[in-house]
Amino acid sequence: MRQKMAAGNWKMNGTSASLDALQALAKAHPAPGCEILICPPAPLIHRAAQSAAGTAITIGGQDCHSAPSGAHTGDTSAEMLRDAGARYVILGHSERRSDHHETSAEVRAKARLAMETGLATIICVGETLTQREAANTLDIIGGQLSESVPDLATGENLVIAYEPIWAIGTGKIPTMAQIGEVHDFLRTRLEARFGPGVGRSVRLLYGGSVKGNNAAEIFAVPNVDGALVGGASLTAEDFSPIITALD
Ligand code: G2H
Repeated sequence: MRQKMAAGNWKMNGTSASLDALQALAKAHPAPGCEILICPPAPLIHRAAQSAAGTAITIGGQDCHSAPSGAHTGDTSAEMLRDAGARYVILGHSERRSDHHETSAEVRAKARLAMETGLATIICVGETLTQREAANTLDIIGGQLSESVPDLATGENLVIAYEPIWAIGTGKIPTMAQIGEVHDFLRTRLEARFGPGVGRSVRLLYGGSVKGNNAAEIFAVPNVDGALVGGASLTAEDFSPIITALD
């Protein structure tokens, strides 16, 4: 039985005052029926982890480098994330793939080191609108999945987030049939590569304009084990109904 997950990706939003939202969330969900993960910007991770200690909330990072340390100005290592109190790291988000030209090979290298460092990874895949309209969605997703996920993946250290790029921050979401098709495809591919044990234990999140008013419908789709939420994870008021929809 896979544990459901509500993951909040704060992206480049928030200051120390935003930790109030984390406290409010912890208070509203002392014993949630799902795992709650918050991924704040790197400078907030340590304080967020301190603030979340003793609550049901886990803290994660939004990216890490593929090298363990060295001359990489502005970057954050997997070990630094762990040391700061993170237990997860999001990798290969489409905003990293586009803004920083990250390839799937780089995502795989980052994921391998993150896993070896003891972080669980949320690896993101997703198609553009042009790719969907050209009926290339499954080819794109299949390629990203096989190239981005390292061989040492397990049900404990790997979560996949399907985030159609055209649905991110736009308020548009795919049909439930489209979400179901991609999630079934991801499950089949994971089972084929890692065997049924690992393949069935990896959690599959949907991401892209998830809100309190569409979460329950999305979570009812088979093989959807939760959500990776951006805008609606920034306040307890917006994120709380999404967590409740997973209870
Ligand atoms: C997709 C998602 C979070 P939003 O990027 O990863 O963002 O919910 O704002 O569409």
